[in-house]
Order: sequence, then C-alpha cells, then structure tokens
Amino acid sequence: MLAINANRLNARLQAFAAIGGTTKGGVNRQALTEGDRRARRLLAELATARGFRVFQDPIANLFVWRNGRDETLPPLLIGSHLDSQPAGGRFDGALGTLSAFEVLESLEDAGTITDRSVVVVVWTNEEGCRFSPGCMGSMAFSEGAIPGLWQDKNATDGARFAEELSLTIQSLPEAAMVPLGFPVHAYLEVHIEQGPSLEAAGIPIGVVKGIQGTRWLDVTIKGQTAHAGTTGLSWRRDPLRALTSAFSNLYNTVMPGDPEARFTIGRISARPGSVNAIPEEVHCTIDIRHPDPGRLDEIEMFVRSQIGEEADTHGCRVQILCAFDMPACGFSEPLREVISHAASVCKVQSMPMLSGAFHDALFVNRIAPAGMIFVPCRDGLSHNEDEYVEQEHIVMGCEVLAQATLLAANCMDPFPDCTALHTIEPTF
Ligand code: HGY
Ligand code: MN
Ligand code: MN
Repeated sequence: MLAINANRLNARLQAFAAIGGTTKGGVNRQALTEGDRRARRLLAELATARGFRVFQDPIANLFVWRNGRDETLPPLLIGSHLDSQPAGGRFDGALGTLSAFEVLESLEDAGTITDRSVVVVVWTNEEGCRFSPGCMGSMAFSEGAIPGLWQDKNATDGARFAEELSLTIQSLPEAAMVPLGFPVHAYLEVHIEQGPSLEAAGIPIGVVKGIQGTRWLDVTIKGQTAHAGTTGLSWRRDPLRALTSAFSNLYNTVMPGDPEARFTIGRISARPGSVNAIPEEVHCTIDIRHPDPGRLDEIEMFVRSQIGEEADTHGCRVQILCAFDMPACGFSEPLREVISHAASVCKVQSMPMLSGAFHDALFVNRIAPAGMIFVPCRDGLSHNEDEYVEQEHIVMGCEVLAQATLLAANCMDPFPDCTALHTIEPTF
C-alpha cells in the first residue's frame, strides 16, 4: 500500500480554504478570478518545490507532472478543480485536487516509480457559475479546441472571458504551455458526493457508475414596462407575472411527479428593477437534470411549453436558449473495478452509485476511461458554506485514490475503448 500523509493533506486543505475564504467558513473562489489565480499559483509553488514539472494549456488547465518509468506511455491523470461557487464549500473540487497532489507527494516520499507518468490536473471553470457553461477546461481538453463563442462571454460580474483567461495564464509564467489535449491512459477523480446517499448508507466510498444528464436554459421574457399605480390588470403585459405563473406549475409538477427529476431556478433578474414600474424584461436560469435522456428531453419540452403558454396569455415574448447540454455518461467497468479493488485493499466498504452532480470526468470520459471516487459530506450538503467532510473520510478517499493510482499507473493492459453509455439505471 502507498502510505499518504494525512496531516500534510489537512494542512493543504486549510491553506487552500483560506484563499477566497468567507466569514462563514466557506469559499468564494470563482473561476478565473484573483482567488482562482492565487490557488493555482500556490499549487504550482508546492509542485515546483517537490521537483515536479508544471504545465498549463490554452484554457489554463494546470498540470503537475511526475515522470514514470516510460515517458512515452500516455500518463494517468488524477485531479479535479479549484474554482468554487460564490457561496461554496471548502471541499468541492479542492478535496480531489489536493488528494491527487498528496498522492504525487506520497509517491515521491516513497521513491516509487510507476510505469506511467502520473499527472495531477486542475481543470478550469468546472462550476460554470461565473462564466457559463461549466467544465470549460475538461470540455476544451477533450475536444482539443476552445469554442470561439466563449471568448466574448461575459461573467456574472461583467468581466470578459478572453481577458480573464489571458490574465490567468499570464499569472503563471513558470508553467510551460502545452497544446490543448494530449493522450491520456485513464483519469481518476476524488470528489465529495454532494448528496446524502453514502452518509445514509453508512458507507465511506462511492464507486461512481456514471453521471446523470444536465441541461441549463437561459430564459428571457419581454413585456411592457408601465406605471405600477395607474396600470390596471387588463392593460398589463407583465413578464414577471407570466414567469411566476409558469414557475408555479413547474415547481408543482416536475419534481413532485418524478423523484429522479431535478428542476432549479438559480438566478432571476428584472429590468428596469424599479419599485414602482412593471418590469419590462425578466431573465432567469433553469437547471434541469435526469439520469434518463428521454425524460430530460420531456422535462425541457414541458418547461418550454409552460413558459411559452404563460407568455402568450400575458402578451409577452419569450426566448429560451440552451446554454449547456451535458448528456449522461457511464464510466468504464474496468476502471470501476480498479477503484473497488483499491477500496478493498484499503479495507474500506464501497458501493456503486450514480452522480447527481456533473464533473469534469464526464468530458474526460469521452477520450479515455474515467473513474470517480466519492466520499460522504455531512447531510449531503454542498454548494453551501457549511459543506463538511469527516476527517476519516478525507483520509479514506485519498488512500483509495493512492491505491487506485498504483494499479492504474502500473496497469499495462489498455482499458477497452471507453464508450460513454447514454442510458444508465439510476441508483439514487
Ligand atoms: O453543478 C454541478 O453539478 C457541479 O457540482 N458543478
Ligand atoms: Mn465539484
Ligand atoms: Mn460544485
């Protein structure tokens, strides 16, 4: 077994939690902000101090490279992300990234040379909350290109993507540039479950079977602004009234009617935003998810029809754009067996499960076998500053990653071609 240094891992988690740390104990370290750049810089400094090579690619994915015996072999990639939600937790992303770095340091401490190089990766903008869509880094890596329309994207705080990306790359001049995308043997990621299943089952490790589908809709509905006091009901073309009527039907139907469906309105704004003027225009985001692609299509159609009907009723015009479509995926069986075996080597219980959250592994899975190791988080709470992971689970997740890394980095049999299975039985 490869021993890890739990104290060092905890110290790292503390140090990174302080970057963008909030008064409530969470983090606000959104993608491509100064906080994100500081976290990348700290990791690069720690890596250089251990003699690892540091690289970055044109979408600012960060790589920490430890040579294996045969450098010509595609490396094993392990990692996660460091960007966070605006009111996020200190473990979402950071736990996987720092567990991966701990494995690299432990290999170095033990003087263990793996057949393949092992590379820690920090994916750019996994969350997608400042710049939509999410998983920009892993998506661009798997596709080998940065979509042109991303360059002019504006952040929720008004910043322009191209400028923030260039600032981020320039902030780490010692990280040599590598082209976007390179051959990868396999990918492993530790992450908190961000849901209640493991804690409820009393099992410390989840072997992720796949990720459900996610779709983000951008809704703009236009009516007519008018005086709040003088405009009677029959004169009103109120977009907020239309949208809230549609929302009431959607909230009362989508999730109550299907326990596996997810429907979330995360952001809403009204213009001109005056207390005594009927809104002219309302914008909102809608996040829908489901393990079954057919059901995800049905939910999207239902959302569109409900909003369209209410807009017609209230004399408003509506535009609904699909800002992010992330089809469900299934992870490679052989790599899941490697993770299950690693858990048994560590003498910890594991169970197969589906991921309700999306992750970079979904995109990496399109070019190489990808696998995820989940650990429980208290009350299943995440995307919340109270996010918390028990100490023993932090250690178990890293130890399973360490053993799985030894197995995968020394496994010479190429995994069967990884096909992203689009329909997976949900195990919520
Ligand atoms: O939204 C998600 O599923 C991921 O946690 N960013
Ligand atoms: Mn995450
Ligand atoms: Mn997240």
